Amino acid sequence: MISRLAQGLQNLLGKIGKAGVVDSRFIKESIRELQKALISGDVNVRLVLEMSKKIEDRMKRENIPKGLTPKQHFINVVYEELVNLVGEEPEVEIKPQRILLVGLYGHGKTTTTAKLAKFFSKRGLKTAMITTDTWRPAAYEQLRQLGERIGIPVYGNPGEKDPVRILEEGLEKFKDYDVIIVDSAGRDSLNDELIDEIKRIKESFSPDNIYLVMGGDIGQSAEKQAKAFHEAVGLTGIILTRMDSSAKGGGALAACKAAGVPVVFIGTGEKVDDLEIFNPKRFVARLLGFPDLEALLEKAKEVMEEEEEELNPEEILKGKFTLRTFYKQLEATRKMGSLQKIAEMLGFGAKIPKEVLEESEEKLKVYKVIMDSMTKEELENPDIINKSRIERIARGSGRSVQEVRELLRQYEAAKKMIKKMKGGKRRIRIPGFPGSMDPSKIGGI
Ligand SMILES: Nc1nc2c(ncn2[C@@H]2O[C@H](COP(=O)(O)OP(=O)(O)OP(=O)(O)O)[C@@H](O)[C@H]2O)c(=O)[nH]1
Ligand SMILES: [Mg+2]
Repeated sequence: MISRLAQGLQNLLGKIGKAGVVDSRFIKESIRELQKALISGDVNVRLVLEMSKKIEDRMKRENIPKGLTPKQHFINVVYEELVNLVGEEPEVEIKPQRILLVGLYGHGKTTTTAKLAKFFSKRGLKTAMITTDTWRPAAYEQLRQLGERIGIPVYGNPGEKDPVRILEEGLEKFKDYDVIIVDSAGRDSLNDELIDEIKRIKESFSPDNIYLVMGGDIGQSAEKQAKAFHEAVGLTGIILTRMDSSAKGGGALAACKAAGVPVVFIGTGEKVDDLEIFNPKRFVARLLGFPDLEALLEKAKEVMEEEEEELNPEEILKGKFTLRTFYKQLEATRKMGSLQKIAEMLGFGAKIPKEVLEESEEKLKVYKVIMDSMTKEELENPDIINKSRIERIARGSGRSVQEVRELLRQYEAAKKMIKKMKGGKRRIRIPGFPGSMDPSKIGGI
């Protein structure tokens, strides 16, 4: 299932990818589209407007970082502001601790108690669960069954009406445990009775963490609920459940961020393993449809930075264009080829047929072998390579005379082009090596 928010964001990415130029009009249009997508994901309008303004300001104010094209820069800014909108990376300590889960009816407290217990137990901590829910008749039975399934002990006392009594009995039983998680009772709304009950449990339990469990499907109302709970009982974090089945998860995350309480975990399904530490970057990358967008953007930047160092046309123009320089250029070209692949993975960018790219790589390998059989003098001054030298190089490298000639022809062609160049151009086109095209001119990212 793909949410409207995800769909909207992915359409937008596609459009940026295909855009001719990234000018202020295009940025404005894109931001409007971004706003529509976010509002469809139930992100609060105020937050949407704030974020839009930030993007617009940054696009005006910031220079394009070295190594990024204007499009990549724009995508990067949108990506970073989306990450900012949904929250910050939480701190989850894997150490002995007491955790109290609170929340309204049916938001996933009991399920999450078992998920969390499994989470800590898997990480080597001796974990136990206590249910203080005296409201729902089947509450104990539900947690007991979950505990049995994952092999983690549960304490409850269906005959006892006082949650604090149950808690104390449980704490006595689990004295030598590292992590104790308490599943508390819910209510329809945060009324005085619930606040009072949580406060009493809190006093007796002294939890290190109090997490509010909320369904992501409540979208932007999460802000109000989080604030109310936080004011009443002091939260250390939020666990958003049903992030798998809700189209409003993005809105709920933004709402929690606005409420100033960090989202620590997200529930992504009904099974006990469906829990993960909330990672805003990963969340946004998934929304955008590229689970490792961050890595891709980094790679694009790296490749272009390296290439810029090696392929600085001014340097090439100033210095002598030798076979060595030529080879470096080819190598950079090959890296551009991998950049093309990245562009394709992102769903846009000119499509260079795979065969052509592979052929370029193949040729590069052959050229390398041939060059390894040349003398230092020949590499620095290819003009001295005559017929008998060609034959010697071919023999030494185990390649054919034709291949050696082809390398020299390619080199000559490139050299001529270099001579013609007036400088100022960023990239050099090498005949037969399509990857050497300037990506900003062929609709790359
Ligand atoms: N899809 C999905 N369903 C979930 C998730 N977490 C919980 N649920 C489901 O939500 C329903 C309610 O979960 P419970 O854990 O019983 O909720 P609760 O807060 O303990 O409810 P009360 O004890 O009545 O207050 C169950 O059907 C769960 O399977 C989740 O992350 N994803
Ligand atoms: Mg429950």
